[in-house]
Amino acid sequence: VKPPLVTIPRHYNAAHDLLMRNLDRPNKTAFINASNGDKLSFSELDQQAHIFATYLRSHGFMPESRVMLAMLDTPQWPVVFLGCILAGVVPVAVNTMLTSSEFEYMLRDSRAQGLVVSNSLLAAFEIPMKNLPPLRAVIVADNVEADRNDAHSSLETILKSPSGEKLVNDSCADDVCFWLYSSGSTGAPKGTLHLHSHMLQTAELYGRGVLGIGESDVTYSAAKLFFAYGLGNGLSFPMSVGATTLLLPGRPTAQQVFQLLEKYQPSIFYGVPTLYASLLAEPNKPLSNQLKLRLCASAGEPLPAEIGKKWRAQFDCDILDGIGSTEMLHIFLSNTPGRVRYGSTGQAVPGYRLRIVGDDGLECADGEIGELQINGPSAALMYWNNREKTKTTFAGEWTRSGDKYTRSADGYYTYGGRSDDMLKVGGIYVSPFEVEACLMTHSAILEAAVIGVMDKDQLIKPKAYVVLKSGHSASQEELKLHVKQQLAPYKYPRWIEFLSKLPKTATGKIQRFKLRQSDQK
Ligand code: 3SK
Repeated sequence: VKPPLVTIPRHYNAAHDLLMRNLDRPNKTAFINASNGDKLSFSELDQQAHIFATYLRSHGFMPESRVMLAMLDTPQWPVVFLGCILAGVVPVAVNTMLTSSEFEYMLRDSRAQGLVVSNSLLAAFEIPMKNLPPLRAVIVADNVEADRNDAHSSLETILKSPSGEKLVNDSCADDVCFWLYSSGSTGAPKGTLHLHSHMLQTAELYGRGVLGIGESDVTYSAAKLFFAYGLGNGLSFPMSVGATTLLLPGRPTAQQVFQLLEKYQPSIFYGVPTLYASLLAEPNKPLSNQLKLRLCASAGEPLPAEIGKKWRAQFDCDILDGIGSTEMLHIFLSNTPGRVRYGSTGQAVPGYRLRIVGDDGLECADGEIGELQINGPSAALMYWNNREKTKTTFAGEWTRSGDKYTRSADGYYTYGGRSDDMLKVGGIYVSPFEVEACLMTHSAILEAAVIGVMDKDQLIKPKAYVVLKSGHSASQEELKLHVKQQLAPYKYPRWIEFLSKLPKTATGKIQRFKLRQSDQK
């Protein structure tokens, strides 16, 4: 099968393209701030992004300089992101939930000359901003009308400047367009450099190719715009076709998500498995006919089959489980509408080639477990300032995912854990995820995480940490029996510890290394 070919001209500015695609729908709503109902039309977006681009240039920000963007999800986020790109300035979008020392690390590492920060996040930057010579402008967003002091400018004030000539930097498709930071389970976060062509590639291959996103869609992504997952879901996919996007600055409760789905009637909802689980556990769920969901997508961690099936039964709408990465920008392996197989991450997204490689460096046969590697047109250029990790992750045409997978004869891929999370029990690989998924089929369990722990003979055996649903109880013996009855006997967790919550990254991934550390104490 010939993969779809997305042709992008050599001279190509990604922001200009996304804005130009909506020239013929100037009054249509591009973004809605779901916290207050404020709307931004495509023409207002175009105008404000160009004003911001002009501001940057007139304040000495040259193409290829960096500006850090630490903003909550409001319609100003796309204004600033696209404005930077129009000017050829490289936005470095960062996680808004980080600590001061993490922000400081990223400001130093990226050598950002400017910072656009939401007013409510400013306190976390007060200390990091001292003694950072490259940083020479701080712009504060979110209803700060007047300049706060000499050092800070107000985004609102800047955006009220008269619009002049529309500046568009003559960028190339292969120029660096924006950075995201990739947080591995170990080591410092890595600045991941993406090119101008990448947003359109992912929008065409996954957004249109898999989701079939179109102008009439209204989308809501619980994953924020600073995540690669959220950036596609909430910005490049909808803008590439003129769809409308809901943005929510804060972190909603399950009840608030349902209120938003009922009030704004999005047709595509993007979440992560933990969120789907808590939505399903919510007692006051809307009826499926009260929502207009056409499709749901899930990424970030594998979607347990039980959650997908329950969601489908409850809302008459499939969840398309898929996997992407900050390095590949978006999803390269996914279930597709009409061909959903719960418990599997689906098939290669057309336009991406996948292979599974064993420890011996050879490609695995169907059914054999190995590392998933990806070849596709949205692979990041490199990690900033980190030659070693760049070399190991971006191996020529192939990008290493660090995820273990098996492939069935009909091309469906099944997750088998992170490369460093796999357990070898009695000489046989055990996927902690398989044991977790089995535990989660027990009616009392909300979440589970499995790690390898040494037994008295110093042999690795599975240990489970579980969070019970509120109002439920279960004994250790009952849960062990539950696993033994469903999986090969060596896979059952020899120990079960009950926790009130699991340690997780900002993207919702379980931090098994933290469980391992606490187990050794
Ligand atoms: O975690 C994922 O599966 C993912 C999906 C899309 C984009 C980025 C990421 C990390």
